[in-house]
Amino acid sequence: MLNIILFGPPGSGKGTQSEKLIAQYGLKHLSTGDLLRSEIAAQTPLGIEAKAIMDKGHLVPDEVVIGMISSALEANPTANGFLFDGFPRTEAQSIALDGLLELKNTEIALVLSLEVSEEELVKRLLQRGLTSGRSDDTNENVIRARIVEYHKKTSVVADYYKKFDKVKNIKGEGTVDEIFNALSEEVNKFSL
Ligand code: B4P
Repeated sequence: MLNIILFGPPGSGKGTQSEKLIAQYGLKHLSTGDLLRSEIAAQTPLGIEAKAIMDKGHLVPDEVVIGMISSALEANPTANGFLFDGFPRTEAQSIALDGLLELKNTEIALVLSLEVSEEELVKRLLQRGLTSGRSDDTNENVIRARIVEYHKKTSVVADYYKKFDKVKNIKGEGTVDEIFNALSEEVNKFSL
């Protein structure tokens, strides 16, 4: 089983590269952003609460996203491995994920960390906001709040996995294919 975290600030290309990585390596894609947006679309109580938080550029409470990931792991007992996209985003989420994987006698093999400058992030997200219908992509103040939240709460996740020597930094600027090749080079060091 191969479990990978795709890590990076909002707009760094996690969603974009996840699509290519799951197609290439047959991993199950678990994106907390996508799971939250499905709840919003279905107008569940969780979705309504999450939308108000996401529209401010803040993180949804740990217990909510940990619960969603726990259910998704349970629902996929035969997966070859998981690609975690946008999760974990806090140290508490990292510790919880390690515990959940331990129950399945497995662990995170690799954390791929995409590095992109702040101005490029803002440019990409505003551009996506023109067509995505995502309310958190249309306002520059909200986008910058998400980046602040990333520096305050999420960048420590890389430090957590660095202690276990699992982090590879990847330049996240260039063409989608160039970045995918750099990511694949790291994944290919692990056999499925
Ligand atoms: P996410 O859905 O995870 O969204 P994201 O970080 O904004 O996007 P992503 O990084 O996947 O986008 P991509 O670069 O692919 O989170 C949304 C919100 O949900 C969070 O703010 C938070 O409120 C909440 N949330 C989610 N997970 C949570 C958790 N674990 N805990 C608490 N809260 C949580 O794409 C960006 C754009 O760049 C696209 O338009 C793409 O086409 C473009 N792009 C990609 N690669 C490019 C390249 N190489 N060159 C040029 N453009 C490129």
